[in-house]
Amino acid sequence: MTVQDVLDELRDVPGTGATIPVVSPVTEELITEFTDAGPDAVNAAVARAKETADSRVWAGKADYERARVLWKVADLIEENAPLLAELESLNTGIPSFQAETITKVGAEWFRYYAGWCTKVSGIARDVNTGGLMGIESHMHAYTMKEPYGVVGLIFPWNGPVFNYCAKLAPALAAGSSTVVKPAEETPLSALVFDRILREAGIPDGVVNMVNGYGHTVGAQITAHPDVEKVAFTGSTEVGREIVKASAASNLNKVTLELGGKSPVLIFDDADLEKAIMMAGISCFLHSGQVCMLGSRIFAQRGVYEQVVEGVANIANTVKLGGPDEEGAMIAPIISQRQLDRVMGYIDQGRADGVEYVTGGHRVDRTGYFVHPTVATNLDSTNRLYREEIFGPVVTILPFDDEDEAAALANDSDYGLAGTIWTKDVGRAHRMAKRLQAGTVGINCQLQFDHSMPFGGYKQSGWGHEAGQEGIEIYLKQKTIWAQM
Ligand code: TXE
Repeated sequence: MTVQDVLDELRDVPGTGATIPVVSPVTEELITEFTDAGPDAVNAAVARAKETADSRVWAGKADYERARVLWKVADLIEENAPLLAELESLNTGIPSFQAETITKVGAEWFRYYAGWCTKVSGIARDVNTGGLMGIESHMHAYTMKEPYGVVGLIFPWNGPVFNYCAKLAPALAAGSSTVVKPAEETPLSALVFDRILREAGIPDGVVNMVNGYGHTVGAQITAHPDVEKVAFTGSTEVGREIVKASAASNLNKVTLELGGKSPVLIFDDADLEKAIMMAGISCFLHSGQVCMLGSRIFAQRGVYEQVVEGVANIANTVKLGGPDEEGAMIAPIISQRQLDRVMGYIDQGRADGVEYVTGGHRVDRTGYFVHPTVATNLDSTNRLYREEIFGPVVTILPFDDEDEAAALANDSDYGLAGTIWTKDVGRAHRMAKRLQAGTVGINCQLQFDHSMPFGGYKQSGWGHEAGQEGIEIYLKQKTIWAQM
């Protein structure tokens, strides 16, 4: 299979909705276009998934057999890594080496969750109880876990290969059947996965892909009465829509991985060189289109000037560019729509008196590139400070002590991640405890692994992905009582 095969195949997938363009964020040219699947295709996909869930063609397989299939998926992802990485780079503009890394990380998610297939279990207890009837009896009680039947998986565009693996691997390990909707901006790699899954031995109908817009295909999946569970990554705004759809339909269980506005605290006693390097690079990574990156830096008064200068220096030297451009580290913004959104924030900030130490403008070249931007001189009511921009824009504010650092860091509707840079061990752990965030890094940033739970406090999400929790979200729990 070549890139051209994928483009042709996508163009030929039938649908009844609008024609959706796929545009390169590097060249701004049309890569291909496809058709929104439309309501009948969504109903058919859910029906196919339900049939396989009811017949237990996947869930009923021996757990070690499911594990073997998932392991095979991982092997095939690695075998197809060059193609997947090429598609990822073509579709999102990320540098090839990053695309390859992400693809390998994706394969490891399948291996990790292959291991969980044989480890899902419940608890057992002997219980002497009167129960609600008040008749004292000796009972044996145990729990068992069963997969949700049809699960809807809805992905964002900021890492199509990774998002695909991170959701599909645990859902399949649990034994669920799925309806999968890639983001309309990034539908390419999903077609390769379709083939990989078939070749690895996932039975037909267990993974059903439907392409289209969020307000059409996505909304229909979340409101479908036969969808028992929805796992979503995307904006907080759409997260709310998904909860509303669940409430209005069948109360399907919802897991949400939403936005962030994560704080990075740099104390006077930090390893400054390292802190500035990590904080600076990570806030501009992928043009700021990573949910957990640190978009609000707070520097203790004594190092504030150095931090501003250091991060601005990184903003001015880090190389932006497409996958084919030598030394490029930072991909463009995904689309014209997102670019307009990011520039809207920047222009609004300028009108509000925000000072841009560097950046604050689009790069004068083809592609949706915004110059990495360092904003100072703003207060916590400013939209630039409060809202997730999902662009290469970082705010830097000073603080005096731990109390002020915690207050500033926690003054946010989001709570996805946070970072503390200090050499004082006691302070590091004190601050880690005080940060209202689902993930905290001590002298490290953007740490993430399939084996450790990842989830957001506050409006950054519901539930956890990765680790044991990552499979539990696809499992129902039943308690069984046996009269002895
Ligand atoms: O996301 P959407 P958008 C944030 C980030 C970004 C903003 C907008 O702040 O600037 O969201 O990006 C599908 N029912 N994040 O508009 O709309 C949609 O088709 C069901 C953070 O692209 O949330 C796509 O597949 N599904 C984030 C997916 O939801 C719907 C990653 C995400 O799209 C739907 C991406 C609906 N009503 C954006 N409407 C992160 N947490 O990493 C849309 N979709």
